[in-house]
Amino acid sequence: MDKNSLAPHFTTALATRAMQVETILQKLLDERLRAGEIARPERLMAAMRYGVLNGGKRLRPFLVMETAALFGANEEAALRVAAALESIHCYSLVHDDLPAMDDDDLRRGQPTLHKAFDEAAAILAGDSLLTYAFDIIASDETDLDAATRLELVLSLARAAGPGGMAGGQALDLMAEEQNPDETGIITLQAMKTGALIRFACESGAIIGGATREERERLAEFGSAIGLAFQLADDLLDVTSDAAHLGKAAGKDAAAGKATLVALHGIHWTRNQLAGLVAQAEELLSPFGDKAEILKQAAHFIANRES
Ligand code: GRG
Repeated sequence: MDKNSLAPHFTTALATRAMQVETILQKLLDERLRAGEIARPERLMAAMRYGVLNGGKRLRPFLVMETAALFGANEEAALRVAAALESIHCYSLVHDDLPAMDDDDLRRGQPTLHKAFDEAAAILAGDSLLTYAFDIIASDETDLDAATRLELVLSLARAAGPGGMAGGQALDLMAEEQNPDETGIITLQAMKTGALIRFACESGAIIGGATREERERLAEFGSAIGLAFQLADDLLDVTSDAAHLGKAAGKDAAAGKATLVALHGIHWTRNQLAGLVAQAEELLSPFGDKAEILKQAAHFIANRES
């Protein structure tokens, strides 16, 4: 499958899911108080909306929705889990852009949150987006039984926390001095970027009441496309520019950062990406035609241009 042959169907499906998730995120980020809350400060809510409702690809929500659809799961519930995950993803971008981390001025083609507001607002909006994600899943408005909601909360906490994304970010910050070897880079990337993508795919199985084997298979699918996602990101950093990316390019090389692209070169990376897509497709084979859109997602991730 070349990337142009998949474009129309996949792009439409991604845009449809993005609209669904944006509608629910808008609703969740209104100023209406929920039970137990005292007040929702207007400026904090505006900063949260700025960090979330700003045109991301919504790839992780898409993966939650489409893996849940494999099992004919409750779509409204899947949408709320998808919104929670996107909320965590957006918090990670807001904090990653801060001067103490990557110090970026541009995100999704617009000034980063700390530039548009200020650093304190960016820290608090990130904190609130992270916390709110667990509120969304745990709430009984998410129409799943309590044990399923608890399982989602736990899996998401593990994916986003010290043994997942936040831990990966910590390793990444140390990487400039410590120059990790190949295994170190793979571990770092599986944590920093892979863990949320793996959760996106596994959560669909949890929501849909899949068997243990199906759940493990989808989690593995998530790991394969998560690694592909990061490889494509590293590749874009050396082959693209800020106008295409909506964020700064060439930063990894300028920082002398250890990536698999820096270690093995562009040709090797493209071969790896093809191998990961094949592995992802193989993992989906028991789901037959129902998984076609997820196969297209794997191709999209490996070949993306932004
Ligand atoms: C601050 C705890 C903490 C974690 C930050 C995810 C992350 C960890 C940092 C982001 C740095 C970065 C650019 C990583 C490369 C992969 C990545 C997550 C890219 C952005 O994700 P996309 O392409 O973005 O899905 P959109 O804007 O489409 O949502």
